[in-house]
Amino acid sequence: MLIKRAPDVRASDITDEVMYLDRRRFITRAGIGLAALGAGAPLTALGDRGGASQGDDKLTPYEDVTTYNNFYEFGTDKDEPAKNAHTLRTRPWSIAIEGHVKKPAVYAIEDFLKPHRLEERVYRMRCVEAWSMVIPWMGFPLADLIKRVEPTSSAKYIEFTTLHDPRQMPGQRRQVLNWPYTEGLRLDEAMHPLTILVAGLYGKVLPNQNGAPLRLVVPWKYGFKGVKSIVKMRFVETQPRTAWNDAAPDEYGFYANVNPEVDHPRWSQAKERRIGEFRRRATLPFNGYGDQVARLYAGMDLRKFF
Ligand SMILES: Nc1nc2c(c(=O)[nH]1)N[C@H]1C(S)=C(S)[C@@H](COP(=O)(O)O)O[C@H]1N2
Ligand SMILES: [Mo]
Repeated sequence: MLIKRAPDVRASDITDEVMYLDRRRFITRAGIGLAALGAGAPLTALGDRGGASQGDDKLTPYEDVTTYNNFYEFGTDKDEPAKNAHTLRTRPWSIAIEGHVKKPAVYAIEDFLKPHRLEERVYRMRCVEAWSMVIPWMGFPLADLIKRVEPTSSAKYIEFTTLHDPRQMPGQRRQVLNWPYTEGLRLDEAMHPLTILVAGLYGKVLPNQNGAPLRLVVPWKYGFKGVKSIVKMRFVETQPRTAWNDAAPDEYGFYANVNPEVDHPRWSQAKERRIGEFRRRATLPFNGYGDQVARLYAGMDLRKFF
């Protein structure tokens, strides 16, 4: 979404441009840190791969992105993950690739990241709770990882699993969700170029509360699809169970596509509050990425498969 230049450049565009250039300088510096984490190539700033702009999207401040979180492993209040996630140890960390792939493996996070180049993607994010943010993620296409591990023809879905360790994740001492947190994507959703694995934001290493050391980001779906602190990706033949669908199947479906026409049983999904703004704005189908992803669901009844 950064930055579609129209002939009539507005003041807010200029402000964005300055932020963009500053950030690019910062990213170049921060790149040293991420390179040390095992991301082989230097960081690149965003091209225009982040999707269509809503016109007045501004980045949500770093402070809000890192203190207003959902990460139930560290508490159910928005401010709790930032306060509590320091107990998570993200090194050493390993990620298992299992199931229907030619190259199953257990990678140390450094080796997992090494072949991939982290690039910045500015995405609108929309929580099922009807708030939204605009976040500059640092990541790489999940498709690149999928090609690397070579799924077989039996692989139809991927199941993602978060770390399960109540000593590091105090929220797991209570049965708030069916731990460990799991999520799933159909393989074509996982292969879509907008779907990324994320290791940083704002040009910095991902803070624990945002899902360090590695999390998923799928910008056309509600935020809960973005499973954090991933330890396992399993390629499976049938639709995997997901933590939120297990917890409340009437409220959270497997697909979780942002859809202003399908209300949550307890509230409307037609509007959203952008964190930092007062006036609520209309929620767009597929969170505004419909021109790129709607074809994945052609012929499906999105009220039934919500
Ligand atoms: N493991 C795990 N992943 C999770 C969650 C969680 O509670 N546990 N919450 C989800 C929800 S509901 C949202 S909206 C996003 C929030 O990501 P953010 O805090 O980086 O904005 O993380 C998702 N991933
Ligand atoms: Mo969410």
